[in-house]
Amino acid sequence: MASMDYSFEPPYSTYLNIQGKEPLNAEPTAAALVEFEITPEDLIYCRNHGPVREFHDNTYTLTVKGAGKGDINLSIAQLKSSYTSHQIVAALQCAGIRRKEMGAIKPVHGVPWSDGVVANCKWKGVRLSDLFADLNIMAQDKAHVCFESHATLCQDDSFYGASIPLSKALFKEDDVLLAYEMNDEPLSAHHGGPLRVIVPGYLGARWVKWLDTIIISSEESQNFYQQRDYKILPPTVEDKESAKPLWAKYPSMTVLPLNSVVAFAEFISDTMLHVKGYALPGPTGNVQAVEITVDDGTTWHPTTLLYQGGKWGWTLWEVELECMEECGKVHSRARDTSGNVQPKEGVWNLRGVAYNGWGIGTFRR
Ligand SMILES: Nc1nc2c(c(=O)[nH]1)N[C@H]1C(S)=C(S)[C@@H](COP(=O)(O)O)O[C@H]1N2
Ligand SMILES: [Mo]
Repeated sequence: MASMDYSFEPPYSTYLNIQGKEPLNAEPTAAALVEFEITPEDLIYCRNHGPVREFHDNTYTLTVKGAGKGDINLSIAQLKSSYTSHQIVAALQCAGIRRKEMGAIKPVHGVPWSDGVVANCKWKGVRLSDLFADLNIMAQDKAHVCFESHATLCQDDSFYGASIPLSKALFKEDDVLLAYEMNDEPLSAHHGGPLRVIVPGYLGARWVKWLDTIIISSEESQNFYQQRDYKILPPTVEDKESAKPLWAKYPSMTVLPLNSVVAFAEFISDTMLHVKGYALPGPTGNVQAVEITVDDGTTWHPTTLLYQGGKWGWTLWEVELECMEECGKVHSRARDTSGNVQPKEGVWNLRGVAYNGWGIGTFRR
């Protein structure tokens, strides 16, 4: 791998807890996150596999390959002027969200993320389906769309890459965007400016930052991060050696599961406990209800949903509950619009991804 230079990185938010500096991996606390419906820039986690770099819109080019017309080069200005812009709210989350909790069951490989690697933001850009319609790309042509960023180097491969099914990209209602704005501001360098992919419902690893190449392809991206990472291996695979021959046999991750997290639980009077958290949509619909229990699941109490960010956004919830205990544990579980319920336990896997056991918080007088 080519050497990586971190000396050009822009300064990062001091509100984040640093997991590592080179590359920059940092997350806020869930308690800070749930104070805002739309996550402010300073509280957005940073997940990198290489250096963060600043680019300028006016020198940046997106190249589309495999559309049957040779390489198509588009400037950011051309993208903006040729296609209608769309703004959506969508929760960006890392597949390793709550990895620390999974790691407590049995050791896992990866950054020991807590519950701060999620950001509910407004994303504005052009629909990939509009660009593809213009280029006459049809679902039957090829099966995958690969996204690549050659603009910066990374740890495990010569560039960062990912792919999604072409059908997902072509389905207008799935809102796959090429975004150049976040929260009504130009997309910052830390979060992939000038251009990144937004894939609502999918793990963050597919939301390629500093996007410079799109390839319509008959096969999935062969990049390390698509093929030998971000996969749910069976629980019997306990170390890197036994994982090696198996990576190719398991599917790349796409959607993340229904989830909920207790951000804090604190007494607001002698008898009243205030509990607040967030919940995240799963593949079968957005969150319809969140319940909590302080007796390990014997009795469940409804919570009030304070906010929901449309089809792809997170849900904020809270409840005030009469509680006489000195101290204890509070769990949360979400239910989606199809009636599916967040499970009590998450299934352990070597990479510690997609953990969604009941949310957990502790309280003490
Ligand atoms: N080019 C590039 N894109 C990337 C990554 C990266 O390291 N390089 N990390 C991915 C992962 S694993 C996640 S979770 C999100 C994190 O986005 P954020 O740093 O804006 O929070 O970006 C994704 N896109
Ligand atoms: Mo991630």
